[in-house]
Amino acid sequence: MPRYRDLTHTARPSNAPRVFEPKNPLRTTDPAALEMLKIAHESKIETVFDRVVAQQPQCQFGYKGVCCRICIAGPCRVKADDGPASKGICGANAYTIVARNLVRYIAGGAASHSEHSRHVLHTAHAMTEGHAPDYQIKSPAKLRKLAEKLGVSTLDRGDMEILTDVIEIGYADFGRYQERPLAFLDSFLTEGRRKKFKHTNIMPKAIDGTVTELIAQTSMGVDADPVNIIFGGLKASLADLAGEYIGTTLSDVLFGVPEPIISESNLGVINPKMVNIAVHGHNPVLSEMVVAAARKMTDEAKKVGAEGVNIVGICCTGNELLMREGVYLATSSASQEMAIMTGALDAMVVDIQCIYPAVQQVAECFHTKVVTTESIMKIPGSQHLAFNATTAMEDAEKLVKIAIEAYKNRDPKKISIPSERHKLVAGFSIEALTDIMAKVNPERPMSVLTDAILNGQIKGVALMAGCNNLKRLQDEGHVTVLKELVKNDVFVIATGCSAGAYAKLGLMSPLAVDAYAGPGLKSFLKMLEEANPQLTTGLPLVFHVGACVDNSRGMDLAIAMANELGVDVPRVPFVASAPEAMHEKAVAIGTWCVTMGLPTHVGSMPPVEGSDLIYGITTQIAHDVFGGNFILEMDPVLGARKLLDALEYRTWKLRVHQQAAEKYNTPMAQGW
Ligand code: NFS
Ligand code: SF4
Repeated sequence: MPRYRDLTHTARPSNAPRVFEPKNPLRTTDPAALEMLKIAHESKIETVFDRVVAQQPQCQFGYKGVCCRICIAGPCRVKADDGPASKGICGANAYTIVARNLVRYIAGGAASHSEHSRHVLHTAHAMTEGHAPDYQIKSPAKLRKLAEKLGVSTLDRGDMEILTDVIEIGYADFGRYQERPLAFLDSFLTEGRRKKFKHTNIMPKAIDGTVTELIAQTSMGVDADPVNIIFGGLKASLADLAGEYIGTTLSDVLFGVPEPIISESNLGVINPKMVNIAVHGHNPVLSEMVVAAARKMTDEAKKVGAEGVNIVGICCTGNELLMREGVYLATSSASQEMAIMTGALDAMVVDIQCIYPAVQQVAECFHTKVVTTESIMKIPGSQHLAFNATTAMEDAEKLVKIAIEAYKNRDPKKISIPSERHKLVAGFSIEALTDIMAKVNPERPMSVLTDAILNGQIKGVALMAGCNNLKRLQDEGHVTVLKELVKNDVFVIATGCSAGAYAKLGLMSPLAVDAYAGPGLKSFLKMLEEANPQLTTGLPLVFHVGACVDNSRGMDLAIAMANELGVDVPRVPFVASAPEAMHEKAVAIGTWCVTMGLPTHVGSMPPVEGSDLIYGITTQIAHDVFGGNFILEMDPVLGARKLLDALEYRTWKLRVHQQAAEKYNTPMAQGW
């Protein structure tokens, strides 16, 4: 059986169009967004959907990755196959230019994720020092578990004392200069991955240093060796994973470990009778406080004639709040402007990342106040209110007041809220999932999942992640891949705007199980439900594990499965998919998925086609070295098919080796 059932062996994508109907501005499958788009067109409000069309056709040098702008002798483009025009002015080849451009995305992604987790770390630090009185340790259990993994003593020590040591290690992980592996990363890797990263020399020692080194490595006249550059990128992707891991674990410590929770999603959650505040961005440090403030300020909202304050989430800050607080998720990345166009959004409070600067322009057509809160994130025309951990609640109250004031200026004629909203069940931390499975097998909860795979009830696990990319219709990729996978009995977890798509469209509900799950997946979920009568709701078709930083939870699950099966991650029937990847962060995540050993589907072509070597490394050679590889496929049905083949192959091999080990009564072979 081939590596995965790709009979062409080229690892090239199908002929599916790279940009679906480039002249069509109706680029979404979300009914609420479509409804808002009509209003946008009637009122001549420009949106991202118009701008995508305006950008077509996009520059093919950039698309293929062969445009270099790293020094100002450039821009240089690779214009020919040979001769002087086949290189940049300095003589950089296509493979060097493509590799440099690609890994700089990873550096950007790692910098972004770690900026987020650094903020969480600072907040925790301020709290232990007594300077952030509004925060607390919500999950001492998670703290202790984390501390033990990091080798911090917990015996006879108070939570604050333990947290102080954990923070110390977190800070060291950002800035370490000694030759020691990144502690947070090292603490949860499998032995196999640890060895692999040591042998390939990509185990990072610090987050900041790794990102800086990669920028230096790829600056003009430094590294020209494409393979060495890619390895620098892989190292930075592991630094990214570490940053995510710090972000997720410390957010759980401060704000609680998510547990199954019922909520609703899509623009219909905006309530015409209430003061509506959208929290948009990524960081729970701010938004958690806004939620707490809003809950206290009902009376003030009533004074201006509203029934109360309604917080709704957008993008990953929305996911964080949905997971822990059950806050409604209004919408996801590509439809963020639409929330303002309902005319009933009084304020949009933003922190960092994935916030279109365009929200300000749309807000100017309405009464909505856009408020930025971070020193590194301002938008011309928007109000800025510096959010500070020391004065968190006070700042959050000020933000809510801004919305209450803005409510007075609402124009009833401009209000048009789509009725679209769907019930959902979210909140599946790995702890919550483990608890659910422990009801079936208390000694070895993870075996419930791995046994179901080995006995063929389900096909494996898929992590759905990533953004919206309007080269195709919004959410079409997420939905199509999901439907294909669940129909074929794959257990699916989701994060970020992929989870957002499912939430908005009613696919994250128990009702969707009957409609879309294959018989095996259906029986698996029913079995879990029957063992868990304490759950007040059925289990959903797809399990929301959180924001994009919480892709680290996905990796946690893959590692737990590897440990249960007694193999390394590349042997586990576990795949990842980002059908609509857009952000640098998505490139970083995809890269560590591959490095950790997962077949990883991406449905929007990254700029790698300008070099066959780089294309081959990412889609094939990576598999030989790390056990994971990119599957670049723009047709979502085919993308899902390729993932299913990868799962099938892994399960088949696993069974063969397990049976052989049982037959001959030996430990399982490790060298396949
Ligand atoms: Ni992830 Fe989340 Fe969404 Fe993409 Fe942006 S919000 S961090 S990057 S667009 S999934
Ligand atoms: Fe051109 Fe080389 Fe400068 Fe890039 S680094 S812009 S290829 S001269």
